[in-house]
Formats: sequence, C-alpha cells, structure tokens
Amino acid sequence: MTAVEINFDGLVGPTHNYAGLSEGNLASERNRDMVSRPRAAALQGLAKMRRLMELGLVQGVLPPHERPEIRWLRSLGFAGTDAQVWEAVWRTDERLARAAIAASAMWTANWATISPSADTDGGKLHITPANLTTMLHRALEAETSGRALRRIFPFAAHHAPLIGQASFSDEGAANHMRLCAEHGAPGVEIFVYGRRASDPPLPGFPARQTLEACQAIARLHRLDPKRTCFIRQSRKAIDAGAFHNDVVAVSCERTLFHHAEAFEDRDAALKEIRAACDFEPEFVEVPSAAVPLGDAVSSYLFNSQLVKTGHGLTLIAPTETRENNRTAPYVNQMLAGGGPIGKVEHVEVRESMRNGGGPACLRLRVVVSDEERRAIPEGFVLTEARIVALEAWVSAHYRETLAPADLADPNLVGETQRALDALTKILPLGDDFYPFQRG
Ligand code: SUG
Repeated sequence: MTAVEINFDGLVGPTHNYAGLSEGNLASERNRDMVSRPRAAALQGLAKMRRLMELGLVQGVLPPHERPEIRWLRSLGFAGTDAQVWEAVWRTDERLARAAIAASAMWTANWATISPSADTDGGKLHITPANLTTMLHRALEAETSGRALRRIFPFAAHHAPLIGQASFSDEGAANHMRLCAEHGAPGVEIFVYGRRASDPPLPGFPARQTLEACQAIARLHRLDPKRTCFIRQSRKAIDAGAFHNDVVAVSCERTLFHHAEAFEDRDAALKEIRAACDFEPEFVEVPSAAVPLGDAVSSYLFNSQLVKTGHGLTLIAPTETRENNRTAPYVNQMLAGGGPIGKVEHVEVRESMRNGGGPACLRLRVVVSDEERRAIPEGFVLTEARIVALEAWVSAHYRETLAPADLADPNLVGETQRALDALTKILPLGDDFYPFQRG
C-alpha cells in the first residue's frame, strides 16, 4: 500500500504566554512570567510549515483551541457574561485563570495517539485523543482535539480519551514511535511510559505516561502484539527534564534516533524493538559523552522532526541545536559519518521552545493511504495560498506581546473569540466548532 506521512502542525493560538505551568518542563518553569510574543510565535510556526512544504512534504494544520476556556470556568460555577467570568476567576483563583488561558494545544504531538491502517486489525486508522491528566491546563484539551480530529479524519476509528485518572495518564504521540520498512508497510509501534500505575509515588519530576494507558491504547487500536513494544523511559531522563519521550528520541521509517540514556534498560529495549521488526532497524544512538542529557534537553536535539526527503532522512532541528557547543559538533560529525540521516535543516521556533515545545512537539504525524488522504476535507492540508491567508489572519488578530498583567484583560476574551470565528472561515471547521459559537 502506498502511504504518505502528513505532519499536522498546531497553529499557535492568540493567547500564547509563559505561565510556568508544567512542573518537570525546565523551559516552562524557567520562563515563567516572561513577556510572550503571540504574533511572532504563530508566524514562526507557519514559517516552519512552509519550510516543510518547500522540502516536498505534505503539511497539515490543526486549529488552536478556544482560550480563555470560559465554558470550563462556567462548569466551575463562575457566572455572568464571558468578560465577567474572566474577571471573576482572576479575582478568585489565579491558578485556574492561568490554566484556562494556556495556548498549550499548539503542541499537537500531545493531541492523540494515532495508529495507521497498515498496523491495525481491520485495516482502519485508529485515533485516541490524549487525556493529558497530569497537568491541569492540558487536561482541558482532549474534547476539542477529539472534535477536530473527527472532522479531519471522518474515515478513522475514533476512541474516547482514556478515563481521566492517574492510572491512565496519557500524553499521546509524544510517547509513541513507529518503525517500518516504509510508511505504507505494517509497522512496529513503540509505546514509551514513565511509570506503572502500581508504582509507589516516585520522587523527582512527574512521569506523565503510564504503562496501563499504553496497553489500553494498543488494545483499542487492535495492534498486533508481536509488532508492539512497551518500553520504560529512564528515570534519569525524566529527572533531567525529558517530560516526554520525544525529548530524547525520534523515529522515521527504519531509523530510531535516540539518546543513549533515553530508556531505563537500553539493551533490553533495543533488543525488544529489533525482535519485533521484520526488517533491519537502524539505531542512531547519541552517547552521553558526546551530548550529555542536560544538553539534549536544553537544545532539544531529539525534538527535531525526522522526515524522508530526496536526501534520505532530514533532521528538522531547532536553531538552539546550532548554538549548543555539544550538539552542534555532534550533528556535523553525524552528517559526515554517512549514516541514515543525511541532512539537517534548522527552524526557528523560539517562542514555542521557551515553553518546552520544539519542532516535533508542534506536529502530529498521521500516515494515510492514498484513499484516506483523498477523504481529508480540503483546507486542512496546506497550500501556499492558505499559508498566506493564515499569516494575514495572524497579523490582523494577534497581539504583538502579552505581559503577565495583560492576561487578566477582559477585552482579551472577545478579541480571541473574534479571531477564532474568522479562522473558521479560512479552515473548514464549520461555524459551530468553538464553544462560544455554540452559545
Ligand atoms: O506539556 N508546555 C508543554 C510542552 C509540550 C511539549 N510537547 C512535547 N514534548 N511533545 C507541556 O509541558 C507550558 C505552558 C506554560 O507554562 O505556560 C506547557 O504546557
């Protein structure tokens, strides 16, 4: 079966800000209360999408969610007009207000876990939105993500998010990798978890993904157990700031590019993965001596996108990897070494990086057959004209800056609603996609 991998990038929303909401995400903690630049953030994201299209790749886009999340605040008892709700929550509980305005849905690698139809019994694409239960601000995302994914992939088997309880904490594709001989062939799906539900509470940063969540998704997606691996992420990586596996590993087709300390039991993990493959996998392992975990996390080397281009595999890396004195020489040496990764392209997504979101966090990968691709409503797959329209939309509606004190501004509510309403005329979302449109 011929198939193509489409990267669906999240459009950065108008309320992009630095609220320091994610414990264990060092960038989010460090940059708390910095002044953000929503317009620049969204334009950086669109520039990355354009760059990937220029490389010959198919590029999709996913919409921002409605923020502030007034409907959620109403469910907590805040009342009045939308602007009054917003004023009241700031007077009452700043923590709730900050969660309600986070633009974190931009990191679409956390929207869902997706299994291509070549991997599943029954031959359907399967989608499970992530419940994102570990962080309050992210737990608000699942419903809207699921709604968008149902519109974009009408042919898929859509599952409900797993129960929102700590035993089933799930962060979606950020902890899920796939190896295959080629995109359309049956692949090996690799689920990476940070803890078991039965583990005693662990000191250190939170492990956001449980083994039980991974197992449930593999069952729901009707994966072949012989081609499914469950690998434990190393405690050391989590404590170094790798709050998702995609901060220390990324895969494309036969290649797994990973840090030597990504997995708790490295030898057993690689052996298990190799045994599940009916082709020869290529492990590109980066030793700690070349790139210590701390540099992997601060540069986001592994949060690059690994994509198939005319040059074999290309690493779409954040510009921060060029500025780090361990990753810059390592990448040059890797390219000279003649391995499967033949090229590196740098992209500037600094506004997102400051919240711990690199190039790979900003995209959700979906492998689709030719027939499935034709069933995706036109408009979610980008053309140059649509990128230009989105850029104009951003320039018309987004603020240049958002300082912490600006977040409480009641005008922000109507402003973002008007922006999102206009977006539903550019992307085929319909006029009832956002909660405020449904009244
Ligand atoms: O969940 N940051 C996100 C970053 C997600 C990155 N995604 C992947 N690795 N795939 C998170 O920690 C910070 C928001 C703030 O602090 O304002 C935040 O949610």
